[in-house]
Amino acid sequence: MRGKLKKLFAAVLAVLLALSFSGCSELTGLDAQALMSPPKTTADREAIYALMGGGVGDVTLVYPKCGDYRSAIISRDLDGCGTSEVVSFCANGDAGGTRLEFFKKNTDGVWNSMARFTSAATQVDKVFFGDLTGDGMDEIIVGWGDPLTATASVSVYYVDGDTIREFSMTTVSYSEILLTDFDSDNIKELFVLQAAQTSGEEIMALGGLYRFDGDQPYVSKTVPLDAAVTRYTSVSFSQVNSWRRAAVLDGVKADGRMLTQVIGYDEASDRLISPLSNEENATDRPTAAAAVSRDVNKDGILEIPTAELTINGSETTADSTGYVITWNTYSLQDNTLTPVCTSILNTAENYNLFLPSSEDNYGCQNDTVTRTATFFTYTQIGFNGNYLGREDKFSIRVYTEEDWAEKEQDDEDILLSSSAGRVYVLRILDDSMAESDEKTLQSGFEVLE
Ligand SMILES: [Ca+2]
Ligand SMILES: [Ca+2]
Ligand SMILES: [Ca+2]
Repeated sequence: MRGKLKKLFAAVLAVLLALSFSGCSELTGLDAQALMSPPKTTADREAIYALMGGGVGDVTLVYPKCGDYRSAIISRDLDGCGTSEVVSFCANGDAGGTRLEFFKKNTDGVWNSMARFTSAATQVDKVFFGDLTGDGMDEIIVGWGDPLTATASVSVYYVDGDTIREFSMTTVSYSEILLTDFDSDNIKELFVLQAAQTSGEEIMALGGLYRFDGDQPYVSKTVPLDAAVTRYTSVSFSQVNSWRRAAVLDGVKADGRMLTQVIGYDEASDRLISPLSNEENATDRPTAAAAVSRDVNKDGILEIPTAELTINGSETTADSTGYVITWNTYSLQDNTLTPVCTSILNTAENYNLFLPSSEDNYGCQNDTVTRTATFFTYTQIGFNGNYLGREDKFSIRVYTEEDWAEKEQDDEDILLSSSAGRVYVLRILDDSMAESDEKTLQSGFEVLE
């Protein structure tokens, strides 16, 4: 019993380690259920372990590093029969590489192998599911990683009766892979992103759209990507405005600056278009303003960040620790960003704060001695650098835990968050501030990870 518990503990620990150390894209749609999704009973688990080990020795589980499915043993109804099959990953013994094996429970309740595949890759980058062929049954997509060569390749498997087969694709390497449906026909495509290679063999920065609706997978469309981007940090196929879904790619350039590219399908020309990839990109932002695209106002539409340094209150010099982040929807057709809301990113004190919606210009004055940021509105900046029509609205002060514990209680202090030894306290300076704006400030405050 103790041995089993130990094993279970080790497995849980491995998942946690895999999570905490992975340099993956931001998680989307991750929940504990999808993360673990282990077979339901201990008996199932033991039967599968035994089959995985082939009756000889221990099994070394291999956990997917990124994506929504992080378990080495994933339960999922692959063939639509109403009960779950199993997708499993383990080290391939002395032969090296990784073994992928599918299991199915027969009507007598006995688990059997459906199919077994091996890869020379020592790592599983990510696993996901989607109907690429249009038959209503999901294919299984596996991204294989190899930390030694820093490459990743993709394999696609499909259910064929009681077995699983692999589409024959010549090895396709990628920087990122995405499940898309650019033409909205409910048949998914596989969008494979290749960032430019800065050393060794020269590789063009390209997005390739693979379709699987014929006898063989084929590259249906390609689109050039920004050659300055060397790595992608966050990618998704999302709603970018009320009428269009597109691939949104946040990437990092060799100099550390970030930018966003948006790739969509243009019906008129039947091509993939990517206006932000090949000209001056308004989303280009400093390394420190490391914001990625996300749905900040929870309306189902992704917002894309643009950033500029805040001007310090007393002088017109830029404050290198404060950024005004504008969150925008995007129109592919006319290549325009439309502001939705604004946040102030304070990299010195490690927080991001969404501002109440307002026609006013917001400024922010940082006092590094008292660790207080004072937020104010103004009408315009005068010749002498003064803010005309300045009205102080609220402040955020950061205390150490000790200082906060010793501080006299004050009704005007609104505790926002306490994290990593920092206590963040809001004060409303404008008595006429609407209660709803005050609520926005409290709910719109986030400590950066
Ligand atoms: Ca299918
Ligand atoms: Ca499609
Ligand atoms: Ca949104």
